[in-house]
Amino acid sequence: MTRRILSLISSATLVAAVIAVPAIRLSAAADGSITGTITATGQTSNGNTVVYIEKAAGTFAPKGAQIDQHSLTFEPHVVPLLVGSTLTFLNTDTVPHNVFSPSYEKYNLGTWKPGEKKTYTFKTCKKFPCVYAQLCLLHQEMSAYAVVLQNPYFAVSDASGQYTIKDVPPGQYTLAVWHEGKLKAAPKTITVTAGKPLSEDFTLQP
Ligand SMILES: [Cu+2]
Repeated sequence: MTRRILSLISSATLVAAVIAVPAIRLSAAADGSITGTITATGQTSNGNTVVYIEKAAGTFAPKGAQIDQHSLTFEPHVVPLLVGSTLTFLNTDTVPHNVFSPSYEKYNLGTWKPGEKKTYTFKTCKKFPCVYAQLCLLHQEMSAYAVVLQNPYFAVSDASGQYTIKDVPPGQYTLAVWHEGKLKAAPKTITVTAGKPLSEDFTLQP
């Protein structure tokens, strides 16, 4: 009897072990990441550079993003987003603001009071990235950029130039950068490996 119980326990332990091992492997397999540093030659900041995978297989659910208008500034200054996604414009200032874009199909969301918000959905893009300048008719010094991309594997560098793109499926891709100025860097062919962070630096030059 005791031997039978022991045998049952050891079978159960074996089954648990067999289930547990593939589960750990699966979670590692799903996780690839790309990290690196952007050097924006001649700029005071290495920030606001979009690093993105040019094309990835699959269909992706749109994900909203947000820009605030505060202290007469669009915040953040650069917003990458997946095609089909909606950008929400807040106004947390004490004065009215407007939002318009002279890019592609062009739009003017009107002028609105503090505390209110407006949205715009970027439905299509013929050639990625589609870069939409965001301007305010009331304050000429205000500007921002919405960068519309084909897939959700993108990041924006911080002021020190660091960026991280998380949860990239393993595979071979073209990794590219966009900067609002005339700074450019050649795209790179990369291979993302399961469970292994990939390091890719870019030096942007005029
Ligand atoms: Cu304004």
